[in-house]
Amino acid sequence: MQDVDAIVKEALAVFEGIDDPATLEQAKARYLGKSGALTELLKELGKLPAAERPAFGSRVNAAKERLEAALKERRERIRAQKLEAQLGQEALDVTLPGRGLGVGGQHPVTRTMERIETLFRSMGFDVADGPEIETDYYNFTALNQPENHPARSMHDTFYLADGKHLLRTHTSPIQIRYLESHRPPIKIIAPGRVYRCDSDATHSPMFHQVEGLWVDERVTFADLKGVLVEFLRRFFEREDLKVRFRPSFFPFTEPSAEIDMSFGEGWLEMGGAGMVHPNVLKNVNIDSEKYQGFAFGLGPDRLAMLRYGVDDLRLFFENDLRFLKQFN
Ligand code: 2U9
Repeated sequence: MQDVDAIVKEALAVFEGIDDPATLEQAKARYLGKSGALTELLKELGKLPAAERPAFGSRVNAAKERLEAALKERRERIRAQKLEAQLGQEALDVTLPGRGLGVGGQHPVTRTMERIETLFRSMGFDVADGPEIETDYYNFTALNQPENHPARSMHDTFYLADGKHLLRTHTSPIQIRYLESHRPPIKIIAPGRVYRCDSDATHSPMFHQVEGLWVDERVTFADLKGVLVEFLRRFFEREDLKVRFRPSFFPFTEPSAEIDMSFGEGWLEMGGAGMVHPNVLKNVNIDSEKYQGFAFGLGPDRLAMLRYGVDDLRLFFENDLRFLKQFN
């Protein structure tokens, strides 16, 4: 029969060598379990002379307690070691340099739109906004473009599947809505995205417009020329910039003109303009005998191309960061 002390000595050495919880519990069973070494010893108790039994019994019980205490300590130690190892692996090196924030930047067309807004605000214009999905009333009818007008064709306009709505083809509906809810004097610009079925180096199915509108009792074509010449000179920071007004036609203005500006030896077309057609004023219940005004339309994408020297409009809308990063 193994001696109590020998069993305790062996068990303590075994426990000490174990460093995972499951193996430790298996070892516990070998000494303290139902048929563990100490338990087997107790079963021998009956074979001892009666006088020796109490002393032997208490020795075995003391050994049990000693092993329980050793197990508890070992369990704690394994847990602490595991935690330490984990913390070691997850440690942050606070001396590493930071990764820094990815700093975004404004799109060149957005910068251009904001520059345009700032310049017109400084000349007393408010900035108006409106929906990109429109009805044909606001996009066409109210603007003196009747049902069979060629600009309405499927070829030019994106119609929604409901047959009732379309993607606005110009920002003019913003101004119709504004005219419905305000009375003169009205002095606004209407910047925004517009949509047409058209795609090549100088046309994108989505592009931008800034239209302007000034309606009051005595607004004249001379005011139109003054505002646009001032705007273009300030936009391009060229006091000597020349602006030319060529006769043209739009359904919503009469008379109408194309606006060209000097560029090197020649001229570049920058937009269109004219005096608001009396029918348009009638459609929004403004007395066209008492009030008149001018309207104009400019292409901010075109303005951005010229300002930044970009020769293909599509580059603005492909969202290639190598291209876009150059502007910030
Ligand atoms: C209302 C009345 C009249 C807006 C106008 C133009 C002339 C024009 C485009 C040319 C190509 C802009 O650069 S472009 O995309 N626009 O030529 N737009 S007059 O006339 C209006 C607008 C609203 C109520």
